Amino acid sequence: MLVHLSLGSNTGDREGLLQLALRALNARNSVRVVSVSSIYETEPVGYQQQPDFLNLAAAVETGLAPLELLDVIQGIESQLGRETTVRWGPRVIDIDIVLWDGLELESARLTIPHRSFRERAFVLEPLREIAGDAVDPVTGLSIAELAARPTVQGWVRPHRPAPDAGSFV
Ligand code: A4P
Ligand code: MG
Repeated sequence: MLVHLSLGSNTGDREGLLQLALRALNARNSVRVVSVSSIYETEPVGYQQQPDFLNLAAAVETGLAPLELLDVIQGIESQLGRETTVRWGPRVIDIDIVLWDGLELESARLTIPHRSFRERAFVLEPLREIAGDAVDPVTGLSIAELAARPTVQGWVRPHRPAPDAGSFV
């Protein structure tokens, strides 16, 4: 199944942490990173008294079930030393599942598509780069269409081009 993820970091070696997270994902037998967007510097959305983020989007191919991939993601987050202090606050690494093919899922631990991605430029802009035609099953709109809506929040600016294929392997 093709799954789209959003990764963000706003403390420490932000770029190194994004790279480590991609590598840790790809190191799983059941997960293969198939494409990665550029890295963007982005304005904090939600709690604003915190450093700017670096965000990117990744597409992964996986045979895992959604909750199994969430377990993998949360394992990587704690492995990389995430400390949750304030909700929406500074984080070492945050990995969200944005789209899971055309799936809609609502459970205590997991909502797919991600609850708030439609309003967030830091998710939509990187994702548009690698999956502009992917469709949100809830609204029927493509990522490119969602990204063009005036209700999208927060500035984003390019920080670094997409990594070479293989650099996260
Ligand atoms: N969860 C439910 N659905 C999902 C999903 N689709 N993907 C649950 C991942 N997790 C999902 O998330 C809390 C719980 O959400 C998880 O335990 C999981 O079971 P979390 O990542 O542990 O906590 P959080 O991130 O502090 O809270 P929340 O509400 O998920 O925040 P967001 O939406 O992740 O936002 N601004 C910029 N510029 N860039 C950012 O990356 N990130 C956030 C975090 C806020 N502002 C930001 C950024
Ligand atoms: Mg999160």
